[in-house]
Amino acid sequence: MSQKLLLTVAQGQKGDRTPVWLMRQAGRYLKEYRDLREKHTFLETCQTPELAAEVSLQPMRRFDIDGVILFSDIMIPTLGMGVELDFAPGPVLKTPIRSVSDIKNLRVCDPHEKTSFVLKTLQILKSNLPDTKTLIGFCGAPFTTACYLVEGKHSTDFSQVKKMMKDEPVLFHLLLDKLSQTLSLYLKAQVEAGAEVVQIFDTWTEILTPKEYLEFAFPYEKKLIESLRPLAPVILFMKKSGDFLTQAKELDVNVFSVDYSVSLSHAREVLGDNIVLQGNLDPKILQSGTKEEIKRETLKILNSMSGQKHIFNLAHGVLPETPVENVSTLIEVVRNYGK
Ligand code: 1CP
Repeated sequence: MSQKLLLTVAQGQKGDRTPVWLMRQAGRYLKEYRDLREKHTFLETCQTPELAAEVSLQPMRRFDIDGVILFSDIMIPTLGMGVELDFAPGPVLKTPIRSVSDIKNLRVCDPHEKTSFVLKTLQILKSNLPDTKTLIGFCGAPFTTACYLVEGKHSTDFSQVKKMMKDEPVLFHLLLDKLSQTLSLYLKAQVEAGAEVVQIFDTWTEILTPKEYLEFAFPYEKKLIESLRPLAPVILFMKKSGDFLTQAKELDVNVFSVDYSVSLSHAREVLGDNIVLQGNLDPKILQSGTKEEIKRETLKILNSMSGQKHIFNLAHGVLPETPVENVSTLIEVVRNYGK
């Protein structure tokens, strides 16, 4: 049996226990992250390979997790497209992308040119990881990345994106297509640099109706997944995925990351036995639950997926207020399950 449990299970093979890693496992809930961020901005941390690698490794030093995810952000590849960007704490663009000329000015770029620091970070990580740990690369899906480009920052109502989908769908497709090309090159370069599994985040499918999902998110997820599948196992995460499961079945993704809109057993029923499911403990339980509650809810998930292809994760990222001891409890329960 391969020593890289997460990679083995992501490839659809059997492992001798359930692998575990957590979305946003690096970040503000860790004191060592907050300490580092007092000296360096978020962007500086992402753009300095030694710092980004250090932050990626911080959770592994505390917890016996099976995967280490590149520390970066979904908006980083847009820097190479010519976007001017800062973080406060979420992404903020100098100028939102809304017109034909804004979109025409975006370059489909070679990831080795403007985002070589990401590839260097992965190389450092690859050479420092124990051979039992799997290195995870990632990007945002075209739709979710486009949401930030069009809104220019975090939005509560996504009014600009909704307006563009309704009034200027051709323009929005032009943007999505350019992002697809860039993100495909970007993820392929991550695999070349050492990423063994890649995750695509399509967080803002949350705002879409099933019809809009079919038109603006699904085709671009599909393109990206197809371009990566020959190279590495692909994990897809979306929010409100329960509404899109029947359609998502046609994506042919290796691993489907289930959010809180749907139970793992329902996802299994719709998606079939071959796909690997990832998830889906509610991050709020991890943040605010007692030790007993965390154990109980974790065991519930493990029992419901027992004997099936499953990677343990949260339903979304670790929340910044999460006590570190709660994460330790979760990881211990998963690692000791069935022993
Ligand atoms: O120190 C800080 O305050 C910066 C906060 C922060 C962090 C820790 C941002 C800004 N990004 C990140 C890291 C990050 N972002 C990772 C690191 C790897 C990990 O440990 O998991 C990943 C995978 C992301 C991906 C990301 N960024 C997503 C998709 C996943 C998700 O959470 O849904 C999204 C939507 C973003 C946008 C973003 N970047 C940062 C923030 C605070 C946000 C969210 C803003 C919003 O709510 O709109």
